[in-house]
Amino acid sequence: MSLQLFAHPFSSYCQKVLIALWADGTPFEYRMLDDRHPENMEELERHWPFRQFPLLLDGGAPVVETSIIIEHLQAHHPGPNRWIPDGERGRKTRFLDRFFDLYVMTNMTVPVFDRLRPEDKRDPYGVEQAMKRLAIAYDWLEANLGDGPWAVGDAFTLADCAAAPSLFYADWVQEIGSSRPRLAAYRARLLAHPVVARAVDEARPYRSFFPLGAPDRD
Ligand SMILES: N[C@@H](CCC(=O)N[C@@H](CS)C(=O)NCC(=O)O)C(=O)O
Repeated sequence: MSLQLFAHPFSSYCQKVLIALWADGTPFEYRMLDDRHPENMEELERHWPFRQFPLLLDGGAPVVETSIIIEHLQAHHPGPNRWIPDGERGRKTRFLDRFFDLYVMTNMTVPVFDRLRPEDKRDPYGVEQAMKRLAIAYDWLEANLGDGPWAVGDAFTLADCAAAPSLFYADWVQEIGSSRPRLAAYRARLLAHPVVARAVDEARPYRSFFPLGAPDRD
């Protein structure tokens, strides 16, 4: 069964799935979502009218939502990584996956997308609230992350796939800073992981598109 991933290298949610595919060495066709391949976005929209990505086609059947895509890969195209462990560790993995998507990624994207709005449609109060919530998420992680090396102990899981792109970009929006050494060290460990480093490198040519201006680091 052939796998196709509709994705763009600069997209944080696409990186989440690319990290899992690359870490498992799972072969797939990369369906690039850019101006040079309008047919890819057209096909994605036929499968998923929300036009959100990534989208996985497995033998022609669409799979959407990054956590579900990774769960699908584990079930139908297993590799060396166990993305969602069994039992209590699995529940913690799912919880942290939700945490990184809903409390880090979501709040990180508010100021980014606000900047893309016409000036008279911007929402400074919404941005302020999202920045506050992002700081609360950082503080929660600083207090509750284990000693690692990964989100749920020694194994690299779904939670780390979600953590890597969300913390990568969130730190650009609001620095984690030296007052949160445990979280800063976790982000650094993630960026040093070979498949995360690959995701960061493949996205590097697109940094000029970051609406808030990409910092000169990472
Ligand atoms: N909950 C979705 C979020 C996907 C998502 O928001 N993707 C972004 C790209 S990083 C997107 O499609 N943005 C375009 C849009 O929302 O119109 C998932 O986990 O797959």
